[in-house]
Amino acid sequence: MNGIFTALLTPFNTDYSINLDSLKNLVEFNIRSGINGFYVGGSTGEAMLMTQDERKLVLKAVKDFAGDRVKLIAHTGSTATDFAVDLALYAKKLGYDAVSAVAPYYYSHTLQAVKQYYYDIAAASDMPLFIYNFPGGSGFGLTTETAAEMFEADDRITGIKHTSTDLFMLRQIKERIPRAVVFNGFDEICLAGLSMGADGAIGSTYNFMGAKFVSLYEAFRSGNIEKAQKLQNEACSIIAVMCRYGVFQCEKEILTQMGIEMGQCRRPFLPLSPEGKKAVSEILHLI
Ligand code: MN9
Repeated sequence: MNGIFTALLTPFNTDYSINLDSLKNLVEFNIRSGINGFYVGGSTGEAMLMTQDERKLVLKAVKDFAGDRVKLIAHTGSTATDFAVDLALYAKKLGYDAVSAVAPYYYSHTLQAVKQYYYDIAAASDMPLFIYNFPGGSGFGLTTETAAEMFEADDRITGIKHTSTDLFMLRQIKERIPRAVVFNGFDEICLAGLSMGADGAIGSTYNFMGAKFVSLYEAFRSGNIEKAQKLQNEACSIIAVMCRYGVFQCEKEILTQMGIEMGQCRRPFLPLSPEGKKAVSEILHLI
């Protein structure tokens, strides 16, 4: 697995229920943009604000819409191992290519407990498993040492979604664990991550900038660094505005303005401010 994977947003209706029509449109739009896969039900998908049944509904809908046209990774991470295992088994039944999980993000568990959570998901599902390393969101920071130990302990642990600005660590992981498939997690440093050895990138802004990042990825792979830098810089100007007003809220607004009705993010996310809406309309032409 490699290339550009969209961390899929979840569109909501005005009553905050899941908008399946828009989800279908979003999946189609992204596949047309050339992306290589979807990361379904992660932070970007607001999975942490959904019930278990809703998470399953999204996993199923995306598989139904996308079929076998692109690779599919199901994010199954949860506060409870049993919930994560339940989602992983469901994703397996649906025919997902791999599962992934953020560390259990409440109770500040011991390292031993966090490792066991991953081993339990891998063993129960018998699926390729991507560790979702997002210290900023989960409070748990993977180290190269721990990663090496986990890859050694279980063959099913296949890769890491590295949502961290520590690209030295990304490099060390690639050197220490040659079989690890590493995805860069912050879109604003996608090219930097690729240049340090990432096999691909999973990100939220690919929902609407998939084509740009696919070009960036291809330019990088073919050695056209100047072109790749130009595309990364263009994306960074857009992401900088989004960071000021709320990344997911801006993404939903951008796609809505592009014609895919995305609705609002669920509470406690606040709605996009009027200034944010205005800023988004002003950057639309840059996409
Ligand atoms: O999936 C996303 N990570 C988070 C990856 O949102 C935590 C990124 O795509 C960021 O949204 C993006 C903006 O910071 O890089």
